[in-house]
Amino acid sequence: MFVDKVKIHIKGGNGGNGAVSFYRAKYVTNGGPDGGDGGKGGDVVFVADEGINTLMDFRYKKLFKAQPGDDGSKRNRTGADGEDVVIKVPVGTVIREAMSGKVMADMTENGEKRIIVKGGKGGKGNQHFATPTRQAPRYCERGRLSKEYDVILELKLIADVGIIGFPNVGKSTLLSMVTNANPKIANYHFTTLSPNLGVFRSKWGKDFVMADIPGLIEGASEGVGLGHDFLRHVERTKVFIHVVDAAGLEGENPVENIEKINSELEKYNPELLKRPMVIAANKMDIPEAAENFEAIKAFYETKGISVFPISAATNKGLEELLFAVSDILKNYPEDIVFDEDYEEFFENAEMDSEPFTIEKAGERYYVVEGVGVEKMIGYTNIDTEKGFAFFQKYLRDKGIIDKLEESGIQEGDTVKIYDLEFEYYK
Ligand SMILES: Nc1nc2c(ncn2[C@@H]2O[C@H](COP(=O)(O)OP(=O)(O)OP(=O)(O)O)[C@@H](O)[C@H]2O)c(=O)[nH]1
Ligand SMILES: [Mg+2]
Repeated sequence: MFVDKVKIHIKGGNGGNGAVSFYRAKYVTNGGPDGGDGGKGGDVVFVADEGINTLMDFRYKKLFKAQPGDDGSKRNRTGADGEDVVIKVPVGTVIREAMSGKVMADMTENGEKRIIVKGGKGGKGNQHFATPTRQAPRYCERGRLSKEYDVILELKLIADVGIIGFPNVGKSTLLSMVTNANPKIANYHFTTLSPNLGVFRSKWGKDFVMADIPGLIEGASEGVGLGHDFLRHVERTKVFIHVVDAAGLEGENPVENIEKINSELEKYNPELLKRPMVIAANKMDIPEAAENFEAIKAFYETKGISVFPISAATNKGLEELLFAVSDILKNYPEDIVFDEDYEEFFENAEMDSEPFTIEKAGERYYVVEGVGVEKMIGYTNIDTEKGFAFFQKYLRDKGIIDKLEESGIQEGDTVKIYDLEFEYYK
């Protein structure tokens, strides 16, 4: 498989914290709680966009963070939701979680939109916690923390076979004769401006997809004639049919033409010349082509590259050409279908296996750190007795208390877990 591959880091927005506040106005002594809720953090959203052909841009920008939600405030004001971060990727991009290699999404359709990381929920303000017995709650919920991941983006191939060559040599004609595609064909250069895809129904093996790539010219590797855009498409095919105008209608030497394009391929990406290639000497219906064909054949067959005489317009020699291509493709690995293990990333706030560290940072002072505990602090309202008890149970269940004791903690020593500090008692 030839793939474009990059690693990026994505993070959803944390939820905003709820607020603790009490209604105040002249002549009102004990106003009720009016702390508003935190806003929801922004999501990380991927969109498949057919206007993008490579993962190039991600070589420079690798960090994508959605905005956090704002905190709630007094007078029941809800914090604003954080903005989503929208990441545009080419159609055919597979998104994998880097650690496990699991597929989070396979972006197969143009316009497809997927939320890959949900923003954290906003915390509730103290207005929600008033009860008949507790009319002035001094606590609120914190916003939930959002998740973050290293992800690998991989771009799959657009086609099995790339039809390449100078402009006007008959690439689109060839595609139209052997597949269901109906590309525009005309007697001028750059008729084709974006790849046409067609499916070849093979008698000799699996069907395959062919891409008719816009004509390449000298200097393409430096961007001449939209060269970079076109070469990107070339990069995403496995096998090349290099079409040349054997009749030399453009008044040029066919071997030189082929060599010019090969050198552009090599300059753009040296790996391209290692891919299998067959040469289709086209327009053999024109008498002048016969002599050129012999020259092309003599030059390339010694290099182990097969040359096929064809006339795309009159459907001659196409069967032999495609038989050879089918044969090459047989030796390629099967195309991979990516099953998504998506749910897992969404709902299982998997904390059981989260590691933690304990450091004796001073006389009678212990610091605990870890993704799990940090998240747990985010989820729990530790300012309440119940919340704190719940958190302690969590510390015990996770074996953190045991580890603290192993480290020699004594009653009355201080434990610091992120923003939280408390004295340790059994
Ligand atoms: N005589 C003859 N003419 C052909 C043959 N194949 C294609 N042509 C003609 O060559 C011209 C160019 O054909 P296209 O298929 O549009 O060429 P292309 O390589 O796709 O050109 P661009 O898209 O501009 O790069 C058209 O006028 C075709 O009719 C052939 O086998 N014999
Ligand atoms: Mg064309």
